[in-house]
Amino acid sequence: MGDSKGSNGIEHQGSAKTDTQLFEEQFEELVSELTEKDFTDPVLADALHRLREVLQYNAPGGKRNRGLSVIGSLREFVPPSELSHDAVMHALLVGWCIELLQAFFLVADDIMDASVTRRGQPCWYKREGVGLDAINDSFLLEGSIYRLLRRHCRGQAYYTHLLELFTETSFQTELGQALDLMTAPPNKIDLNRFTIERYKAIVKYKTAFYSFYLPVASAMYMAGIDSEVEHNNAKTILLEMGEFFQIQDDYLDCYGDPAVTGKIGTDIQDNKCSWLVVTALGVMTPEQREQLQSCYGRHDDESVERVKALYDTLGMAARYRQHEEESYERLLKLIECHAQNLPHAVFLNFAKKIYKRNK
Ligand code: DMA
Ligand code: MG
Ligand code: MG
Ligand code: MG
Repeated sequence: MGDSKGSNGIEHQGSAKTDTQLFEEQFEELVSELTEKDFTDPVLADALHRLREVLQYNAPGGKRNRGLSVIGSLREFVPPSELSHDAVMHALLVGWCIELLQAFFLVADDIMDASVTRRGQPCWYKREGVGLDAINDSFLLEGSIYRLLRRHCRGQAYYTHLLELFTETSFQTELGQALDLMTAPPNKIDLNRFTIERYKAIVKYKTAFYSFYLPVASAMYMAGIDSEVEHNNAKTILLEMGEFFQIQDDYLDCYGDPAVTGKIGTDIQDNKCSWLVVTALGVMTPEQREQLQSCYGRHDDESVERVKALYDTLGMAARYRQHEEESYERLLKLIECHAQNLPHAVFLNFAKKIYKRNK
């Protein structure tokens, strides 16, 4: 979104860079800033070298939907003639801050979920010589966000709003991760834990706030929209989208192609409260429930294959596709009801990117 417009919102003759190009170019600058300009004490050279490696390995390489949707949304909130080049560059920077927040969560998430690959490469903690030092690296990624915001946005009217938004969203995500982990204790299989209510709470907190509300709310504050009513309207729509996005993530964990998603699924082995297991439990017989009890949350390939075979018997892939259709329809209705004063394109652009995704 916004790619067809010039970098400063004015139509140029062919030579203007797209937001995506500007976004990509900005990354190396931000890395240099964080690793060369902030601290000049020579005793820190090794640590700053480490920070550079951590940033370069973990921040780029994703789909960048979250990061790019800050500028994409800002372009919908502010008419091109009123959007300065400076404002665009700030929106790209805030976009990178969201990508850094995501990188921070993912480095830690992969340790906690015992994952193997991410974005088509080994998870950072799996790299030779990294291991649990990745915990501190995740803190470095988080800390980088606030250094960048301070350096670039301190003088802006929306600075405090952004700081509160980022810290609040981080806390919500951490609470969501806590629920996710507590609902999936290793070696304690209890299918009664997997209710739809618990599922909705987990995904709202662990995914929807940071992936959907955060980028749009950032753009709203940057556009000077700080009314609680409008933020709540946007939140209603975006949290619904976020819930569906995590349902897709759960579906892809089992049915996605790792060559496309860049990650190998671990939800069955990890005893996760996934949409697949919650939905399957609602339609299975007591005999099938007993079978599931004996093979869910186990690491041997045979148990995992038995869970997948049960999902196939229950037609989970088709149930997912049906859910996708229904969810899209529901979302369009929510946009009609709740986006009266907000440009519908903000939400429709986002929806277009995520529905029918395969990565
Ligand atoms: C991800 O949930 C949530 C956060 C906050 C990173 P997940 O473990 O299902 O994500 P993934 O499938 O990408 O590991
Ligand atoms: Mg994970
Ligand atoms: Mg996880
Ligand atoms: Mg997942």
